[in-house]
Amino acid sequence: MAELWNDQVGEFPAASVQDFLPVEKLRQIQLRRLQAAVARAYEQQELIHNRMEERRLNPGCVRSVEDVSRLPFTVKADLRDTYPFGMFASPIHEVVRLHASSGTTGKPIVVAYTKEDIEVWSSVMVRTLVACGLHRGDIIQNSYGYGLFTGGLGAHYGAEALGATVIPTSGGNTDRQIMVMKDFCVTAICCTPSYFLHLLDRAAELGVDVKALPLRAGVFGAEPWTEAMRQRIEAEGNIKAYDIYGLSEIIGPGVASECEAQNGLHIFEDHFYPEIIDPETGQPVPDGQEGELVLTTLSKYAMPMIRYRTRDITRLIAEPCRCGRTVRRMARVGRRSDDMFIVRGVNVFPSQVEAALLAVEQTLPHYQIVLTREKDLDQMEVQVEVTAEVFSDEIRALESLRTKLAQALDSALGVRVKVSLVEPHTIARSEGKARRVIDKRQM
Ligand code: DLL
Repeated sequence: MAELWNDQVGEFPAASVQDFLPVEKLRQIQLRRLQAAVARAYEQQELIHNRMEERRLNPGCVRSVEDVSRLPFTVKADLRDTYPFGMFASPIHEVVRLHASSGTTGKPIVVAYTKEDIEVWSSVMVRTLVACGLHRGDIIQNSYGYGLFTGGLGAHYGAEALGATVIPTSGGNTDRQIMVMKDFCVTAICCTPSYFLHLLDRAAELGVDVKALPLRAGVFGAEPWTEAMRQRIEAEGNIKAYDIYGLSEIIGPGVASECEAQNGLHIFEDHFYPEIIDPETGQPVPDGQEGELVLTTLSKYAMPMIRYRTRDITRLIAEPCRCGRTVRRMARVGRRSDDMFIVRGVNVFPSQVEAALLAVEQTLPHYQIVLTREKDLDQMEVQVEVTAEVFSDEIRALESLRTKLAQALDSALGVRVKVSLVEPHTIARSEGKARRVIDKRQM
């Protein structure tokens, strides 16, 4: 452990010691916390209570960690159906923070934190940043979005708890990001991997040589990326690029992180218990086999999640890692089992696009979403068929409809969308499921 701590800047943070516990001790902690979490969910979350009762289960049924697989699943629709606060296990006066993430329809899903939850979140983010080789003395540019998205504040609190210097640049304003990176001697950056590629391109245009800057690490997540993309980022930025994973429903960023081995993401299993299931049958699959990741929060107080189906496809790696961490790893997430896609770090469901389009008159329910990458930034185009009458109208009317649709999509999704109006019957009809999303992004 000591060799990980490679600087003159102080002690190895206490939080990270949890990554190196003897497995037996880890399982004891997990069981104790799981029992408490299930009891709390059973007592405080009506939905969980009813589901457990239907199956004649009570908290006493959890006698070993493996018993988690007897419990019912929780899914995103449960959060939608109980919107906004129906899954909270704490009264609102104990909730100190709310965040939100896209749901499958117009409304987001809302997640809550008590003061203690924020402390746990900060500690798992400290473990994340330490696993990415950061420490006190680092100057961290945090370009994850601050706001309802969990990325900005999650990384911010972790960086402060680590004792590093955090610069809350949030997302956007790329030229200023580059100025900050250069002038403030930034040593690490937190953002989506695609945004970092965009920063690299823009820096080159501005004549800034990122390779020559003190920047040495990137803490990248919130969207799928590939090994090839990592290699490009590392070569063009002269940095180490680490993959971090998380989701709002569970806590935000801080669920799992790569370490210096860059070979799988360590799950902070003492707080988030992982299982992999077959997405079709719901049955658990053994370590090493690919399937859907299911997570149970072991310490979350304001909003415990029992067997939450993430829809993210991965596998668990139980073999020991050369870094010495004993918490298991998961393989990088490359795809999902549902139709959600991610544009510039923002989660989008085709159903949200559809609802926004149909709320505006004169469009037909035929549309297609085309995703491309220009200058390393995701672009989203929505092609939508309009009625024949509209198409024969004058240009001005078409243009005003296009603007109206773009605004509707913009406010429904929180991401800028290019709208193209097309004539009736232009979009290919499919015999089975409509192919709504054409993803041309090459990663
Ligand atoms: O994206 C939390 C986060 C912020 C993670 C910053 C990492 C860094 P949500 O907006 O709720 O939360 O989106 C969660 O994003 O279920 C995955 O599908 C996807 N995702 C997150 N991290 C990764 C990753 C944040 N490293 C959803 N690789 C998840 C692939 C990822 N997909």
